[in-house]
Amino acid sequence: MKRVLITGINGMDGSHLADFLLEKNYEVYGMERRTSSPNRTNTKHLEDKITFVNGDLTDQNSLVRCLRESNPDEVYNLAAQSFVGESWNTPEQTGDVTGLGALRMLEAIREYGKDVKFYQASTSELYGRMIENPAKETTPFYPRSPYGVAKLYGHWITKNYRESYDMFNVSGILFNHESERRGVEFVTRKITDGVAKIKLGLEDYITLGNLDSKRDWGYSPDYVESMWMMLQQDSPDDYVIATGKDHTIREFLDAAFNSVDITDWENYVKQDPRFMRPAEVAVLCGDSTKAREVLGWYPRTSFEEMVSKMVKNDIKLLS
Ligand code: NAP
Ligand code: G4F
Repeated sequence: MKRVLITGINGMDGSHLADFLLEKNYEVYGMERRTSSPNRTNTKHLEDKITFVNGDLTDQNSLVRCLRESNPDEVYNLAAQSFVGESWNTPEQTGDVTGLGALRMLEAIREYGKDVKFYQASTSELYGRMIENPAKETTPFYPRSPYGVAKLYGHWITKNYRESYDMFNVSGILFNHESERRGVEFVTRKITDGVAKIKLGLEDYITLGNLDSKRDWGYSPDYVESMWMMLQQDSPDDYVIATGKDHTIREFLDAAFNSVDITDWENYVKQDPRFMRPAEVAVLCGDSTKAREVLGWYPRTSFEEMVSKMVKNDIKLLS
């Protein structure tokens, strides 16, 4: 039985990846950090199926201890300060967790001494200004936020340790992906939660920022599968994971409101400069041909299906 350590276990991807690897018969260890009150909304259903270990990406020794406790064959580094908007408020902490955190885990693996396969959660935010559209593995990076810059460090240090120490390290450059477990501050979940509240008569409107930016949105359970596929290859490499189709926030609103038969959504949406960003990423769209050809990965869930699942789930939660 293979053993795995997942950082960011209580996040959206961490919890979906744990579901997926349990199906594959892995012994799953999930790293969580101490919080004043437990945050296991996404992992409640996993409490008797996986082992939680305590660690923090800003604390080197805790990572070494997590490796000893889990003795993994594979490590998926999914933990991060992952909210782009917040990264302007806490740029130093974002750099520490999201950038240097990857380095600390790589150093911990080196010190542990066993051959461990390592997955780093890279991101389409590396492309930021999008020098080429759609972006692929060879497209130059141009990050546009402290988060994107921190992830750029994580991406390159993962590659550097692969080349320096012959480690099996891969970076998955994943474009936006969402699910019912998405944090409510991200625009998709903020919308589906808002639509559910409006439908149930609990709120009158949703307040958003820029409605014109475009994202290439996929479904998280489809995307975590690609992470595992990357680590099952004979040699380590980096892959773009995307649907290849972009949509504006307006189109997301359209799909979400339509799924509950509301067609005049403009009457339920307000804009507030508080939700605008100092530097916006206007469009993100990816070309995942390499992943499709080499890994055999492809997205299974359509945009409309995903939006509708998220709205339905939020209605269920609120009802
Ligand atoms: P998420 O839901 O925000 O999960 C991130 C997790 O990291 C949370 O469980 C958080 O724990 C944990 N964390 C934060 N700081 C930590 C620290 N110092 N030490 C240990 N754990 C810490 O993110 P996600 O959407 O699942 O994304 C997973 C990864 O993929 C992230 O690295 C993200 O940047 C990257 N990514 C995401 C997308 C996307 O569209 N979702 C696309 C590309 C890349 P708490 O619960 O304690 O805060
Ligand atoms: O949902 P978002 O906050 O996601 P963003 O910035 O694209 O980042 C997500 O995807 C990245 C991959 O590309 C990940 F690396 C990252 O960790 C995260 O998961 O914002 C999406 C768009 C932006 O253009 C933003 O300006 O929605 C726009 N937006 C408009 N109103 C809003 C809002 N975003 C948020 N969060 N809240 C709003 O009210």
